[in-house]
Amino acid sequence: MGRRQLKDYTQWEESHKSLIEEKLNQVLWEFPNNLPFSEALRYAVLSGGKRLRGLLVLAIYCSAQGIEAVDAHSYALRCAAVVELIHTYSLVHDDLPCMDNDILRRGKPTVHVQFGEASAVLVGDALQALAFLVLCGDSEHSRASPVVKLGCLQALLGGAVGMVLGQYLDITNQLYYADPRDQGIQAQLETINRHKTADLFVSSAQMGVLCSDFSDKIDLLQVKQFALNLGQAFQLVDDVLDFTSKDSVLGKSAGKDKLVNKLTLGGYLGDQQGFALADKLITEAIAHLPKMGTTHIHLLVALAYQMIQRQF
Ligand code: GRG
Repeated sequence: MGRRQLKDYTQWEESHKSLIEEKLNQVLWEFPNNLPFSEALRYAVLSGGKRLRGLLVLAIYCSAQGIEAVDAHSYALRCAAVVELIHTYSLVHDDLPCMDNDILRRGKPTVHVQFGEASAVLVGDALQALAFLVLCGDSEHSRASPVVKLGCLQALLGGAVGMVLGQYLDITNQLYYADPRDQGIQAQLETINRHKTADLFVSSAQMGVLCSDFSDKIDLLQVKQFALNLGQAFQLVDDVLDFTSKDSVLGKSAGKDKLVNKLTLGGYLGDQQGFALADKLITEAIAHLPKMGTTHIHLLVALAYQMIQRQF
C-alpha cells in the first residue's frame, strides 16, 4: 500500500472513529441515564477500544455506496454503534471470573473488578438488549414494520429498563431495604416484581396483539395493564410458595429466600395477605378484559386464574 493511501486511510479512520464514539456517547447518555447501573454501562462502553468492528461496518458501507465518508445521520453509523455494544457485552462477560477471569481491559480495571460480578453480568445483558433496541428503535422504522416493533418491545422490556433493571434491584435489595420500618417498602418490592417478572408478561401480551390481524382494533394500554397485573400476581404467588411449599412440589429449592435473607413482597406480606393481594390483582386484571377490544375472553380469564391457582 502506498504512503498516500495509508495517510488517507488514517484520516478516514480517525474521523469515522470519532463519529462512532459520538454515536455511542449519544446512546449511552440519551438512553435513561439515571438507572442504578448507568455508570457501569458507560464505563464498559466508553472506555476506549479500537472500534474495529464499527469501522468495518462503515468502510464496507462506504465502499458499497460509492462514497468517501459517512454522515452523522447515516443508518450505517447506528449499525456501527450496535456492533460495538454487542462486542463490549462479549468482552465484559468474557472477563468474568467464571470465564477468562481478567482484571484489566482497555487499560482499566474490568467491569466486574470495578462494579462487582453480578453487575458485570447484568451490564453485559443490558448491552446486548440495548444493541437490538438501537438497531430497531427508530420511531420512523418502528412505523414501517410490525416486526421491527416486536423487536423493539422485546429489547426494551427484556433489557436495562425492564427485566435487567428488576434483577439488578432484586440482587441489591439488601442495600435498598435494610430498614424494615421503611414505609415505602411495599412499593419498592412491587417495583422489583414489576420489572423482574411482569415486564416480560407485558412484552408477551403486546407481542400477541401485534401478531394479530386486528391489532389496530385493540387497546394496547388495557392489554398492558392486564399483563402487568398477571405478572405481579404470578411473582407474588411465587414469593409465597417459596415459604409455604416444598422442593418436591416446586421442582426447585423451597425456603431459598429466607435462607439467603432475601426480603420479597410475599415474605413481607405473609401468606394470607400475599394470596389476598394476588387475588385482587387477578380480579382487577379480569376487569380490563371487556375494554381490550378482543374476543374469546374466556381463554384469558382461565389463563389469569392459573396465576393464583398454580401449585408450582
Ligand atoms: C462471552 C458471549 C461471550 C463471548 C466471548 C469476545 C469473546 C467471546 C472473547 C474475548 C476473548 C477473545 C480472544 C476474543 C476474540 C476477539 C478479540 C481478540 C477481542 C478483542 O477485540 P479488540 O482487540 O477489542 O478489537 P477492543 O477493546 O479494541 O474493542
